[in-house]
Amino acid sequence: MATFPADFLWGAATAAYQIEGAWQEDGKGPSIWDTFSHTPGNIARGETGDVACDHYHRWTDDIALMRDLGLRAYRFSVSWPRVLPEGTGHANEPGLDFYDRLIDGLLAADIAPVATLFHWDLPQALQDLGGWRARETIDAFVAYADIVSRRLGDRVPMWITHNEPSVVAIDGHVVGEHAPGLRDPALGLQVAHHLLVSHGLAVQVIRANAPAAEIGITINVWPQRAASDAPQDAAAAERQYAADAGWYLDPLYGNGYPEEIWNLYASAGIAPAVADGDLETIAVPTDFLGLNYYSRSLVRADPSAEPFGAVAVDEPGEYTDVGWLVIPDGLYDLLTRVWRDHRPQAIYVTENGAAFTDVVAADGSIHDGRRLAYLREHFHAAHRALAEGVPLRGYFVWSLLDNFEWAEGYDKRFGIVRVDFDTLERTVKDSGRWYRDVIATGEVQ
Ligand code: GCO
Repeated sequence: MATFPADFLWGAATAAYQIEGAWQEDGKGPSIWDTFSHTPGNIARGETGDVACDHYHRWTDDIALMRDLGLRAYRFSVSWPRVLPEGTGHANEPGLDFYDRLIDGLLAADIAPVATLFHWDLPQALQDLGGWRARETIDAFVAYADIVSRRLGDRVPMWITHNEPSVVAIDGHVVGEHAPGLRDPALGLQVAHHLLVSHGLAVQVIRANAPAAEIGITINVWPQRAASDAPQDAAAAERQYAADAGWYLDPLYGNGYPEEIWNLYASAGIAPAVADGDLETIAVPTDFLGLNYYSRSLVRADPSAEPFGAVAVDEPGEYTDVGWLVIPDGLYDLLTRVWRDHRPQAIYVTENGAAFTDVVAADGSIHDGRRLAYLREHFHAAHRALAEGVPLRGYFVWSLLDNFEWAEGYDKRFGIVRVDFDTLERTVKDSGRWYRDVIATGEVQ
């Protein structure tokens, strides 16, 4: 049995585009995800976030659900185009009012609001001006952070600037499977750099508006493990880790971009333009690091694999519905390594969870034993890291609700609460009931 500290921040996470719906209500402008999902061929079955979980209208019920689960914190994201339909300029008051009410409702239910400012839904108006390719988008993000933290900073104790900048950069601008659907490696690296600079500047603005709040950023890390003891495999795994995780964590913690990877990009002519002072800006002190963990890769060396000489190899084991290996040890490895390498003030697991196909029993219940086991094993892995001194302060299950899983649409279900997408009815799954007990007792069997 693992016993967590009494003040451990147990929570659940969502993101605006994945749950809110109401895509053009109360003055909201279109985001790049509205445009992308409305473009045929981009999303499985042509699904969109137009309605999603309809959280925009059902937020009071959803807070009641959270209270029933005993959540201590709720991580949500603010939709930038709801607040600033054109991306810049004057705030759309009804948009801000929505978050205002949500936060008051959470506080009344004794649930700490944890606000993420950018979970991928860039205002389309800014994309039309160049999106994250343009340095002006950095200024727009900082102005947006200022508006939101002025309005909500008195009540939000934890702020996350960006969620998973590498997914924005790579999936959105290199692979093109996410909005805005571009395919250009040099652009991806420039976008990543601009996201990081905008983080550094936004932290300073939020700090000024909400001096008592904790402020951080969320990075997704998919750790790499060498497929054998051979030194070439170890080196390949390290290079891949440096490219995926080090590219973000090293500059955030004051070490600049990893040199070996930078040199590879520079010789390919795709290294980003870095202005004077950018690296100092990115390395602004933060109060915590958010880590999203789902799985890890096994890697072997292959000199013919461009550009890092590393290839992922298949590994036997259990896989989730989105094809990710279930490997709780990877979370332990990640937490201990990040702590050893970077010494963040505090760490939160800001996302962890699993997509599995759910079967609704005749009585309406959902016995999602595999999701429950996934969470249990990952909680144990986190506890081992905690017991070794990693300053892990909280854990946000992804996700509170089944929701719009980006390019996969609604068919991949991550929720501890089921959403029937025909009726929008919510049902707590077995994993949710079990999580309620974990939170109530602080104990994981
Ligand atoms: C992520 C996103 C989530 C995803 C989840 C499952 O951070 O990748 O925050 O929006 O839905 O990770 O893929």
